[in-house]
Amino acid sequence: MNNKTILVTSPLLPDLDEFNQLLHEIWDSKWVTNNGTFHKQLEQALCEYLKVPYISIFTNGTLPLITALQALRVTGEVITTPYSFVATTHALWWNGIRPVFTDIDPATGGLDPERIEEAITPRTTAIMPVHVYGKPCRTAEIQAIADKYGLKVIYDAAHAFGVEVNGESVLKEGDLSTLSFHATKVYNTLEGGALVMHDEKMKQRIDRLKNFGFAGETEVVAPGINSKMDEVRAAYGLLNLRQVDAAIEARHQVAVSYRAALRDVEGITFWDDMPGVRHNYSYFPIFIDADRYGMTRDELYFKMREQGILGRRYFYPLISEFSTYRGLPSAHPDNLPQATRMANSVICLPMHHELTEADINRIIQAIVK
Ligand code: T4K
Repeated sequence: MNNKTILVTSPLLPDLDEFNQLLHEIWDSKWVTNNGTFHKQLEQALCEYLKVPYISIFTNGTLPLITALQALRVTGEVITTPYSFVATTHALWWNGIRPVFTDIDPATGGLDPERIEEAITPRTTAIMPVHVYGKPCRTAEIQAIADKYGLKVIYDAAHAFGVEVNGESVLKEGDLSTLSFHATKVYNTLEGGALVMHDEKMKQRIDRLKNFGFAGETEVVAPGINSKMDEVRAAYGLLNLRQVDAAIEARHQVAVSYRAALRDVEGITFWDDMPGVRHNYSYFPIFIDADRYGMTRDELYFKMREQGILGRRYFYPLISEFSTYRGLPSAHPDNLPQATRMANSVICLPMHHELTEADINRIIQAIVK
């Protein structure tokens, strides 16, 4: 039996020789960070690839969230989802904003628009939903509520690189959208991230905020931070952009195989592609109904681990269950029944561009009894 460990993901790496050539260029130029040539080229290339008008690249995917809240001067309370990576809520806390958790829609995994209005108070200034697993939220309904109450919308689109709805980038929704280019993402720059905005003025504001608030050599116009991407990772990112479509297609084929094999397994559910959506197959979550499947989620998770198959329980526990946030009134499980159910039943199966047919068969055999 092949006992090779199968990890939940594997980073998309550029060709080392090509990367080396670009490193030589950086070494020759001696310009290694602060809006260098590759930084500019990557922003341009990403705008084209993602079909968005303006982008500002960052050193990771958490600082764009923190900076977006600064850029839009968000204060008070923000309505957000507990079903995400903890960085989503941390970004609010770092801005002195109180997170208000609301429940999710089990059809998308994102905020349920029908639960948002009841959470709005006079202190609410924004909504921060997440396109979890790259599945688009119900954006039109969320925007309608935001417009009605005069709220900002910041999408944590860390998982939604390249996702389109009816040919339009999902990153154009809301006031701002953030991306993560972490090694575990569909598209990576080792560590990295970005903010997508609608206009040049906002790009200028965000470019300044990520560079200490500098507007020219001797002027500081805002209390900025340092969250710039360096030239080495920008060059890496340019190379990875050339192969990201092939990687997404390889992931698509993995999803096709999983769906075919798991569709009739009693007690296992998963999502199919949404009509009109270009998915990126960043994750492949399955949900286990213990009564029907005959085993709990954790029993299956640990059984897979024993066989060297390292899926992950993204996103368990809910952010609202961490001791840091548990005390908030909105964190009570009674307020979050769908999110609680999903967090307690999910396993993200291994999903990346290098999974072989043998790997996929091993994973399927571990699940199909
Ligand atoms: N918003 C959302 C919705 C997010 O999901 C995230 C990050 C953020 C914001 C913040 O973005 P960043 O600031 O991170 O750019 C991972 C990632 O570290 C994190 O980026 C990601 N979300 C989260 C969902 O997953 P861990 O703690 O699960 O990572 P780790 O180190 O256990 O890696 C997972 C697996 O990936 C490993 O078992 C093997 C594989 N791997 C990982 C790394 C780092 C590799 O094969 N090579 C590698 O270099 O958090």
